Amino acid sequence: AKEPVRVLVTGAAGQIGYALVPMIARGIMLGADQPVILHMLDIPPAAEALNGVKMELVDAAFPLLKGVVATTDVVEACTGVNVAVMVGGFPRKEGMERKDVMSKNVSIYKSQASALEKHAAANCKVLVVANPANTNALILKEFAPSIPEKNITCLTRLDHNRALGQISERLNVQVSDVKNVIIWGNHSSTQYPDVNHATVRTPAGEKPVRELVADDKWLNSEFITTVQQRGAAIIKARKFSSALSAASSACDHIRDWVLGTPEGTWVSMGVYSDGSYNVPSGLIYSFPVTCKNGEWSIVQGLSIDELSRKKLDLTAQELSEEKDLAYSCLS
Ligand code: NAX
Repeated sequence: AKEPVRVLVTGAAGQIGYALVPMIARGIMLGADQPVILHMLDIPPAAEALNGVKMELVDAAFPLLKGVVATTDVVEACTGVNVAVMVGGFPRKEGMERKDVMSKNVSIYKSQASALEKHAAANCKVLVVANPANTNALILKEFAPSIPEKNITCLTRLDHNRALGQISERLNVQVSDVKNVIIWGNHSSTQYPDVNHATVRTPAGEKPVRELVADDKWLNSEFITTVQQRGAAIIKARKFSSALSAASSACDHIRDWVLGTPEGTWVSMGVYSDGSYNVPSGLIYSFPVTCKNGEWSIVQGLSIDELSRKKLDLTAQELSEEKDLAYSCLS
């Protein structure tokens, strides 16, 4: 039998946490044959709720779940973890300045970076979900210099999956037949959902999405804004922000990273830019990636047309500004 893998979920008493921990305990993240030990962290005001989640995990009698650590102590939470899913953060509240929210998250991610660096297992893989996700991941990277930068990522897979979903609805095809959309840039409304290389599996072979949709106007405007604004549309409908789709996408992100992407398929991940596609290095930016043997690599050589170039640069610009704002909170 396999050794259990320790998976940390921060903010585990929150909405996404509540959807995510049972998925992990059922093997959706790491595989149906992979035992897990869950480490759940939240802050003292949420300690009782966190304990309630632990009680439910016990009650669900998950065969793969070999242990649960529920704590408000960041060192205890981080000790020995192989995978860290960072969902906890400070939300933007009505009337708050961007800088104040950034400042709270910078201080959270700075201290959690140090705890992970000192106490996590070697080669721990980190996924930041909490917003501003790209910049929180960047701060985590800066303050955990001994964790390899390739191990620190942020979630844009939800945006990627939303794009697949929109194409599948529009063409009335199975979502599993659509692939190779790309989310470029920030997990924010400046992200660029790109279908220029996306395809659909049809009885007559793989066809480009552009050819099948045959409506560039829709693809270049409404499709893009629908994906960019989907989070707000969910809040409007549900009165709460996306939770089950965020949790499911976080599982997809880690599963593909650890177990590999299927041949011929790429996914979107926020990763540390190496300058590919002329995106400034030193940002956590969402790129198309393939994964093999537990490592991601950026898909190279895709053509970028003029409209795309502008959109790649615009979202990079926003990330540079967020980075500057984050750094100004440090001093
Ligand atoms: P909730 O407010 O329901 O849960 C957040 C939890 O984090 C709370 O239980 C809170 O007590 C805890 N927390 C706060 N500070 C903490 C700290 N220092 N250490 C540990 N835990 C802490 O929010 P939820 O809806 O679960 O969303 C969580 C985060 O995901 C938010 O930042 C949200 O903006 C972000 N999202 C990111 C998405 C993405 O695709 N990257 C999509 C979904 C989501 O909006």
